Amino acid sequence: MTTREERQKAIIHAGYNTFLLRSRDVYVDLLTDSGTSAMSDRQWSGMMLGDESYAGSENFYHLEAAIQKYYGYRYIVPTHQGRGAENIISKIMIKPGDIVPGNMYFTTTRLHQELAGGTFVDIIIDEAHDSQSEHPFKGNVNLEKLESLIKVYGAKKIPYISLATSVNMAGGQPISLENIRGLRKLTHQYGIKIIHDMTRVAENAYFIKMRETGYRNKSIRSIVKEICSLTDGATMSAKKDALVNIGGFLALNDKSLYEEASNLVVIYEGLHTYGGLAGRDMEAMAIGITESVDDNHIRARVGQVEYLGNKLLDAKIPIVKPIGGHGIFLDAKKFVPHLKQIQFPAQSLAAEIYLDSGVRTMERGIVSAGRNKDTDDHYYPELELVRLTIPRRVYTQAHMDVVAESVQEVFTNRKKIKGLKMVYEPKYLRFFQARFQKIK
Ligand code: P70
Repeated sequence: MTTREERQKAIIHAGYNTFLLRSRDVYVDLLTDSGTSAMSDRQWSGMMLGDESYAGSENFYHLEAAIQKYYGYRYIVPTHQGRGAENIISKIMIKPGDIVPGNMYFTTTRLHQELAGGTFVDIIIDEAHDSQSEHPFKGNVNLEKLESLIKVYGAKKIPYISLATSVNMAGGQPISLENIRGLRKLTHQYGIKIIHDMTRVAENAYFIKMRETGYRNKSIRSIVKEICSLTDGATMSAKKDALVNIGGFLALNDKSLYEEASNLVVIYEGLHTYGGLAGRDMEAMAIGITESVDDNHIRARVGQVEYLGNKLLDAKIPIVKPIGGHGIFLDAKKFVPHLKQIQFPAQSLAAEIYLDSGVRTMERGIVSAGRNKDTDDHYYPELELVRLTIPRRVYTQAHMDVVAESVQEVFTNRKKIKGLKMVYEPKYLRFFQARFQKIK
């Protein structure tokens, strides 16, 4: 624990960017659920069985078998984390001038698509951009939007659909199986592939089980497998669903694409049987995948997120509805309506919550959205959010109570919150390292 004076110093030193705080100055860390979950006794035991051979490690084959068994993809290339897989798939499949439609952008994913010469186009349903819409599947693709895009550009210009389960930037919102099936049908007609960002697929499966007709009695395991079966390949940041501190992979069903990927991985990550990971990391991932599709685990995990969300809803705090799978997202436009978007309301609110209690959160608004690569203007996203992300198997409900009390305290004093100006802006993924000052 720290005093308010200590936190004041720390946040100024961090340029009002919670990514630049030292973790020792943080009390409850809700920056991200990425790599921050607690590994189980089984995963730690698996770490002791690391086969650290350069090539053909036993642990690679365990990982490959787990991916084939639970996700059903045929070929896999391990990578150090999700963005390593995004880099490889973008380089292989995207040509300059291509269009990559997807159900809302994700920061690293879109950047790799752009660096490969592509342009990302958002085809998520409109409800996803409205924090108050209670649509049960705000991650759904608007199939009409996609079809008109195909008609305008032609299927040849569209290498694949970038399809996320549990749409992060929309607030951890799920896509329905019905929608994925519709998408599969449409893309088959035009010969377009679907590459699945399966970072939080098990959390998405939980919402399908609870909300989609006909799935209440299906296991998370079977729903996950069904989702994957409707896509052609996947990128995975195993630091989320799969419960490891580091790791990821690219999975593909097409052999020739796999051959290209296993060739590229040796340039950027490491040999195709370790991809930047230690053998022990791959073992922990294989075990984490198995644990991640357990019905009881996923119910407890999403249940804890709902616990915090319901507390905030009871206190009339504006959050994204319905409550998502991996965190609670405060609607900064409604929380601090006196700030203009260019005064970085969500960035400022995240700093304010830290100041109040040492709870660390993350901006997911205009800073995260970055600039349009053609015009160089800021994107002004409809959603200006602060994310309170819950690591898996780490915190107790008592921690959630502390968080809820702090957010309420800040809400009570919200009129006093000032805006920020950006004083340092890095070229890529600026939210990680940008620095700000308070507007007087
Ligand atoms: C987060 C993390 C990572 C992520 C993701 C989805 C849906 C790919 C990745 C990349 C970490 C993060 C990343 C960028 C900005 C802020 C935070 N999300 N797809 O906290 O995976 O990090 O392993 O390279 O959520 O949401 P990786």
